[in-house]
Amino acid sequence: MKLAPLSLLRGSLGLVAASLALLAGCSKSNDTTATPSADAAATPATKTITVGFAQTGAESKWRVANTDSLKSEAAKRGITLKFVDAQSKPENQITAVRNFVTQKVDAIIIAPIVSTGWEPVLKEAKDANIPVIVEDRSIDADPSLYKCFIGSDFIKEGHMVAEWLIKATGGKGRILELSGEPGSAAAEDRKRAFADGIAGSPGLQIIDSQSGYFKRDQGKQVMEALLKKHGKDWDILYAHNDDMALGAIQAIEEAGLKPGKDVMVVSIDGEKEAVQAVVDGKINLVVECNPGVGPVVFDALAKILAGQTVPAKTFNVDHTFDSTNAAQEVAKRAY
Ligand code: GYE
Repeated sequence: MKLAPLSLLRGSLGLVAASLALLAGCSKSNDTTATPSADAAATPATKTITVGFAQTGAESKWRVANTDSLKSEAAKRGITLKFVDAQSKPENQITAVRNFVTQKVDAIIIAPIVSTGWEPVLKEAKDANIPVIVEDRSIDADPSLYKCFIGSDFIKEGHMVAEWLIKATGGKGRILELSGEPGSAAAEDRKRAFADGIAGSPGLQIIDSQSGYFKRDQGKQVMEALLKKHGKDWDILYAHNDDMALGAIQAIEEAGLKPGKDVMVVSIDGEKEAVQAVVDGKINLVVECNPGVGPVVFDALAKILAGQTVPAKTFNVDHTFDSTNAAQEVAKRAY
């Protein structure tokens, strides 16, 4: 087995790793040194924790920042992270998790592409005593099958966009919606909560809704099609993420309209480029969704591996960026 000095393992996870190593008697891998010497017992050797991370893909800058956050946090703590990019294919992601179970990793982190279809593989992980943390997007599965969810509250985000829009427009406008990955909690919740949020303002109407799969190029293409279909007969674009909004802005400009002025653009995430577009007056509102959850995820994992309980759900506190604060905020954006 690999031995990592305790100093490499930060905080409580270091202790957890140490105690796991002691509990496991260092016997899990091809280790042949079964009896620790007196010295080794005084300064306990640690087992390197191996965690499988099944990521959705690399569809957006948000996603790349999320991957970086988890990878760098694992590295800081001396944790071996087995990373799988599922390339936006739910079946790849299930296979990745199943393989992590077969490989007997110490824990599994999933950023689910879609919210359904998880129960069988989660049962396999549970039967193998491998704790699972769901980050980023929530799932529809029996909560006893995984330890916790960590991420943003997409329902709140949808409501924040709606509330801001009602104030900014006086409750009037024809809305085009660019939605995210169908079947993902991020897209479904943002759609539902936004519709719910504007329901009391009959002057605000969603006149069309199409998926751009959270991708910039598809955001542009779908916007081109929407512009062909609706011409100038619309007022507001609601994009479920910044990448699609940034792609759509290009299409809007190419069609001879000024985004942010002739039509409003509102979106979610908080990429630096999108917040800069708010400063430039091309996007009117960005609701933040924080991808940097690596430290929170690995803190939770340390507790779980130490046998402690963690909250079933931990949500980020997210902010809004509009013309009132974007200029001060843009330099602080991490991605
Ligand atoms: O908004 C988008 C990404 O699930 C919150 O997925 C995440 C979303 C995020 O591709 O940019």
